[in-house]
Amino acid sequence: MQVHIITIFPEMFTSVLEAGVVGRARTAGLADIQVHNLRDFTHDRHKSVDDSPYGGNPGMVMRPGPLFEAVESLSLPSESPVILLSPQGRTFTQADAERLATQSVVTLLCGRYEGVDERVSQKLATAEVSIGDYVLTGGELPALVIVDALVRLLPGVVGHGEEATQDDTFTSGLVQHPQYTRPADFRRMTVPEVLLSGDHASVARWRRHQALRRTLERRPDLLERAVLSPADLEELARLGWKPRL
Ligand code: JA5
Repeated sequence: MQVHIITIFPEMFTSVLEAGVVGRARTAGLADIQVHNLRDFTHDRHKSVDDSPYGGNPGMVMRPGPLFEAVESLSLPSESPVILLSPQGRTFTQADAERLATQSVVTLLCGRYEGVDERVSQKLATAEVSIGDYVLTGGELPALVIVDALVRLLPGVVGHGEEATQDDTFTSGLVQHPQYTRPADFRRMTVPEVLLSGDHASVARWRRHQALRRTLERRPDLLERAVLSPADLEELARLGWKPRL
């Protein structure tokens, strides 16, 4: 998969994209992530990417010209997604990550200043996406979040086959069960007995019970859409959960 990122702060990406799973995916040739400096697509002496808003107001708006020229320079395949990171966008979900991970090329446009000229969202971007309801100074960190969510889904990136990514909270629809490692007794805080038993069926039942309990406690909203077995529903009923239909 190829990912293009268009930004006025290319230096924000360097270290993050070299570290960990994403860094390894890049060196292994599984992800080709290219960061483009928006100022390379300006034509004036000051390399200006912003201007004052029509209609007045303090602050600046990102000019359409450099963004259009930057995207056009990429010669993208037809229908290739061009995503504008913006607080006005739809919230990015795991389902979006799974859909995007099937694309051969994805382009991410990072906004800055008080916003981006509307013609970018109307005619250049194919989607406008936010990562959550908080204010940031630009789209760079959201772009990195999306890259991370995408790259880990690419075949061969996360080890042990599909298992690791199939176990994720938002894939299974439940919050994960608690995890423990050695020592079995750490400062008198002990690991649940069942995990030391070697009884794999009991371990699996315990983990499912914990996942259901924690999801009900922390993210009851997830239960409405989770895939639940009759045994799960029985368990949840015991915990006092009532499905809304
Ligand atoms: C702020 C000028 O996903 C949350 C986001 C916040 C934010 C984004 S995306 N872009 C900008 C921006 O601020 O361009």
